[in-house]
Amino acid sequence: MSWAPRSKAVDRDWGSDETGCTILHVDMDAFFASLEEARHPEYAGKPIIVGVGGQETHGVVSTASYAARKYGVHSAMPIVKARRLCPNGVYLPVDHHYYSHVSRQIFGGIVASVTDRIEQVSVDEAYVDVSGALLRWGSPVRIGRWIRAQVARRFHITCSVGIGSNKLIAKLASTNAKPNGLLLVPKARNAEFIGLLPIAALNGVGPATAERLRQWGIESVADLRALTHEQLARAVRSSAGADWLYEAARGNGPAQVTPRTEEKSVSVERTYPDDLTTLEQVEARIGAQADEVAGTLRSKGLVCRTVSLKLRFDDLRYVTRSRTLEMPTDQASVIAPVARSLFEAYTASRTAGPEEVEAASGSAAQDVTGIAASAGASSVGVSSAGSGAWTEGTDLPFSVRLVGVGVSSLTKASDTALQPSLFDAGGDEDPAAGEATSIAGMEGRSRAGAAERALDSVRSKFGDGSVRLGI
Ligand code: TTP
Ligand code: MG
Repeated sequence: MSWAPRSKAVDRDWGSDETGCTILHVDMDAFFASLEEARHPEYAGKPIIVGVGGQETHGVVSTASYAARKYGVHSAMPIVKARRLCPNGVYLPVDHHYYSHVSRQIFGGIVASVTDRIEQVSVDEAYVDVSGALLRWGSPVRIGRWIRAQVARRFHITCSVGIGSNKLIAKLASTNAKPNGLLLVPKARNAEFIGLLPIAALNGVGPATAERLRQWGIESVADLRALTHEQLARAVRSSAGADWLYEAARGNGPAQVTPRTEEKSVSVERTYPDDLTTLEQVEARIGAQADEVAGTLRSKGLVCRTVSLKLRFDDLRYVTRSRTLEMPTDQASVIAPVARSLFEAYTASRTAGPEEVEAASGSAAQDVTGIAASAGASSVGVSSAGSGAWTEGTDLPFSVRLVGVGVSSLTKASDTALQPSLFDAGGDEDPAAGEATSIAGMEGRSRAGAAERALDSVRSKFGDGSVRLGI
């Protein structure tokens, strides 16, 4: 479920001027739960909770139907807590295969029949640039209505569509139109619309920044406009973050929709003959594999938005964890720390409480990527709170047999706009994500990128094993 706070005040008629509003954000409502309801008519209207990792004690809520949300149940909540809040709910396991199958038909079938300018950002949401389809379809609103009707007719679920002149506005429009709505924000009203939202609605303003801004009396996005660039930089502790926030507060954002490449993911998996039993052993393997993955990305001219980690244990059970980055990358110096923080968060969760390990035989591993709602959120809601609890020389409470580092949500580097964000520029919302991407901000990252490209040329001359990255 979308985490951005919703505001009743903005879910209203903003007028019908569609000029320049060629970006649609299409997002299914309570996707997993809606699909379960669609195939189980006997559950219609009941609170439905779909969860991973065991239904009884160890599970986490993937999503809850809107009927269940009324009880306070939401994504990433332990199932145990959900059961307390909503004892009469229908609790179901995740069926990634089914959800991905429908997702492909929605975005690759219905939406693709309008245009091929589709940037799918997770299993149930995509940005669509309809500028090239207007001659045939007439208007963006008409397209949005048609997509919603088709999804409802063919799959018996609802979706929400936001229409605006850029991706920031389109996404906020769909979020605030939920559930089962369509919201057009005319270009001339961008600033007014976004100004009514609370600051936490802006992607990148997490709890720490929001709290700092609140202390200065800043509650709404409109309040942010009173701050100078310098003050914004102090609030978010980064100049690139301030640039982004300055523009966002005025309703300006990126409008480039980047279709995915054919290639869906790149990953390196290794089974180790001697089980890995210490933190450094696993983290060293993660570093080496991230280096390989990043090298493959660069050689193919691709960048990724999602990093995932797969672990198999000595009892052959496995877990996967993934995280979506704020900004695409092809660098091991970004990928490795994210994968390591996923590992540390998992380790901390195993130490803190009962483990949540998926069934041995399933192939759900591939489907969790791309689900994470935003930077800092793991796809199954494991936070990085435990990061840092594990230090050098630490014996792990389990033995690791296989380590896999993978990346997905791939786009071509050549047509991906590199947009600075608070996380990437060293914001402090998520220590793990910050660590991953804050190599002295933008400048540092480009230096790291140059170093890794230099490695590529050494390797192409002297062989893959000739140099290793010291990350
Ligand atoms: P979302 O689109 O974020 O949520 P949603 O479709 O359930 O609800 P909304 O109406 O607010 O859009 O995520 C899509 C699916 O991804 C969701 O149905 C389940 C999965 N998911 C997780 O597995 N874990 C999570 O923490 C989140 C946020 C989503
Ligand atoms: Mg959704």
